[in-house]
Amino acid sequence: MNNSASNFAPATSHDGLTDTMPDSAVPPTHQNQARSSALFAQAQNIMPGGVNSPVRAFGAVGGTPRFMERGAGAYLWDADGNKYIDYVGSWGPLILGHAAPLINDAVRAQLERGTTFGAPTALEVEMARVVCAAVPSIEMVRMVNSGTEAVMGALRAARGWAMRDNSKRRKLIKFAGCYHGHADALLVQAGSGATTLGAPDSAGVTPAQIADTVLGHYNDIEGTRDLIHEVGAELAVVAVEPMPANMGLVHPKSGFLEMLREETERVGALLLFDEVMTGFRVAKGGYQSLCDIKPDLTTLGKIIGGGFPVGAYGGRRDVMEMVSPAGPVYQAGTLSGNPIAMTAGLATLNALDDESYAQLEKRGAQLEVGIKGALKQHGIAAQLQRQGSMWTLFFNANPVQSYEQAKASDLTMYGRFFHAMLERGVYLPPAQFEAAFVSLCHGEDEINATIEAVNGALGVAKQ
Ligand code: KE4
Repeated sequence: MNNSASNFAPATSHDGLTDTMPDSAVPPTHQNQARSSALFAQAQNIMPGGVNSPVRAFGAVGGTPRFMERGAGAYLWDADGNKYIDYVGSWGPLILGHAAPLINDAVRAQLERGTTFGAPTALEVEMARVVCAAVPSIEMVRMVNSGTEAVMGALRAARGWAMRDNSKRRKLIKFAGCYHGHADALLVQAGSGATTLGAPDSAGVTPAQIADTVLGHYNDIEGTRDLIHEVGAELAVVAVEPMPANMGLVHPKSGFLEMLREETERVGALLLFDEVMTGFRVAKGGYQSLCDIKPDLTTLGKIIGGGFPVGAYGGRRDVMEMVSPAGPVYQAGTLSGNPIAMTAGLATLNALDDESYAQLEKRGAQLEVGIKGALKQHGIAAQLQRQGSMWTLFFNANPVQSYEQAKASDLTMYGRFFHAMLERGVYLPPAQFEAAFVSLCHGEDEINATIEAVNGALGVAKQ
């Protein structure tokens, strides 16, 4: 398939909104935020923090969150008509860009056949087949409606399996700075918004709910080896983002993931790769296909829903057969595997081939070279850490290999850079502890325009 940006960038003629806002009418300024400000004031009265997910509130970077009204290809338009090159991509799902015609056309057709039946459908079987074919460690898979639900289900399945013959084997090891959604047991030194808000542990989570959660330190090879053996026979599962992106993007040190695999096997515990963000993003087989490590369980989300609510967990057959109604681990969901999310997800996954990932790598590399050139020109010591189309720019003089090092980055400078880019028409993640995403709609023009904006923004950020 020819994955040129034009293949996925929607024609601006059919999305309806264009009639009222042709590109030529979009004002060039990006400082006008009157309507976003009015909406935010209204929202804050009736929605906690004025948003439906904390990181969107610009808490980490200050200022008024832009209320978005339209997306098309690599672009977003806000309520004041400002146009942005978008690198949030709804936090990962939109690998084909906004309003991708092939997704919209497939969903439109499905809408005519019905949105949800609360009964099994062939679409779910096809999604399971595609996921199992793409991710060899997944022998069976269960669809749910968010990444959080996927991790909840995977954790319960893991404990159900581990405790089947030893009720003491119930401990979970997670790593500080890794985010696995907002389930109680996982909100311990979580990353992403939890870190951004400076509240790694959440109010409302009782000590009992995290009593079996043990905290490790990502990339601490010997310390983690010791921890796994310390917990030993009580350890049910180690959960990890194989390449964390919720403390910003951090690469695993050589040997870290291999140690997790070896030591969990040695003590009889399971290894869960949380690939909600990296699944189908960094490769069709996820990060596990790049590092060639086979976890026992994997969680997925985002891309497999093509922009609709989705999550999935899967892995070893003997573990997944613990899940109801096949086994005693209960988990359910009204809209799990619904035809709309399955249709959008399948349209997305079927469009992703080797050429797609080659293009994402090419564009990501172009962006990396351009940003590093701009940093050099400005004499700014910062780290651009990237994997394919996922990247984070840390304002940190040293490579970031741990949560502690990520937190030592210059967050104030990131905030200045973020706003300077926003004013230049580029929408980055409004927090240092996140990853940015390139889509298949980010072409030569978008990358070059971004690098130009970076040159201007760094001049502002370093003051
Ligand atoms: P959701 O419940 O938000 O669909 O997925 C939770 C989740 C689980 N695991 C990983 C590795 C994740 O990155 C996420 C969610 N990612 C965040 C972005 N850092 C979602 C954005 C948000 O919270 O608004």
